[in-house]
Amino acid sequence: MEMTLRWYGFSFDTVTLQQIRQIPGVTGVITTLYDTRPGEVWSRERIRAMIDEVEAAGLHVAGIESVNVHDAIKAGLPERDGYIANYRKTLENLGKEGIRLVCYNFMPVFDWTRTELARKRADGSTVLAYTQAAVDALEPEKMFASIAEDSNESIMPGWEPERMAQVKELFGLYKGVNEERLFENLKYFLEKIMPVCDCYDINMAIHPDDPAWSVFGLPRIITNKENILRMMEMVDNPHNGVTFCSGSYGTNRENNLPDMIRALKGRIHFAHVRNLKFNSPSDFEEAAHLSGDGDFDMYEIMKALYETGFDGPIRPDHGRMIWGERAMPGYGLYDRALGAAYLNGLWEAISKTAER
Ligand code: DNO
Repeated sequence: MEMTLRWYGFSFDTVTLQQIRQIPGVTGVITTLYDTRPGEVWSRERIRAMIDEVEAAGLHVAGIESVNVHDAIKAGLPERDGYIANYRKTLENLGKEGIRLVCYNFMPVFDWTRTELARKRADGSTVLAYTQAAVDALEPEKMFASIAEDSNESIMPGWEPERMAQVKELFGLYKGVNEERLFENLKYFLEKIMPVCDCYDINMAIHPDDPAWSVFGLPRIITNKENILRMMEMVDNPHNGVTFCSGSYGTNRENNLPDMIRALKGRIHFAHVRNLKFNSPSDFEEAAHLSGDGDFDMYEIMKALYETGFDGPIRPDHGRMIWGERAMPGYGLYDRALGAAYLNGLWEAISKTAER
């Protein structure tokens, strides 16, 4: 595996490449062209400039998170073919510049959903949290305002103001789209992009739905072992793979994370590893990466990745906000650096034990 950190680019991130370079064991970043919109073609020039900037800092681009999928594709609208053609062109440009990993999601309207971005924990740190009752009590249109308020002036990934201004219309697009239709639309999309992925050896790594259940009545399908295996089988190509995100699949207490990792052997192209602390099955907050701080056994998660031969990029995921840092919620430097060091430590112990 390769330890990486997510980086949003010079204009959007409070964390610098120079800081990332000083985290022991972190050799790459996962980045994006954060100011592009779903459906837009990424030019080779902009991709090259992004790679050059990262390489000048002594790091490399280990993958893209995300190339977002236009809602017309997810909803299966007649205009989807044009957007798929653009997506294929973006993949081709990325492939020509040597990028081999693309993370994306297939969640209708909203990307990840949290009800609080700065819940205070006993130690004074703040974390992202989710309470089902709060979602049930909220109009979807109000969701954006509540996210924007707590975002420390950052644009939160998946919550871009332009899209959120049209939440009502976006909901309208998904009328009549149930889980089956969403599966069909995903299949249609994957079948059209796989030839480009085969040509440039690009691994597509779908991100799970977070939380791993339907919110605001919208269908969600990348939620559990059964559905993700169905997705692997319906387009049975090694380039059709997964981002294994422990914090997203782990929202559903029925998901056995090490078991899912074993079932997905060979198809996990990217891993997000973080911990959650549950207050009830539908009320959780994000914890430090350390097993003892939350409800997941991080050793077992890392061991399952090791034992299945995982060799892709991994990144610590959302961190707590600690030590007075002011950054995009979940994406400060300090707690993610602690997370990277801890995950590297687990990996070293697991691999040395296995080798002896
Ligand atoms: C949240 C992230 C997600 C993820 C996308 C992938 O912090 O894990 O926004 O990047 O779902 O497309």
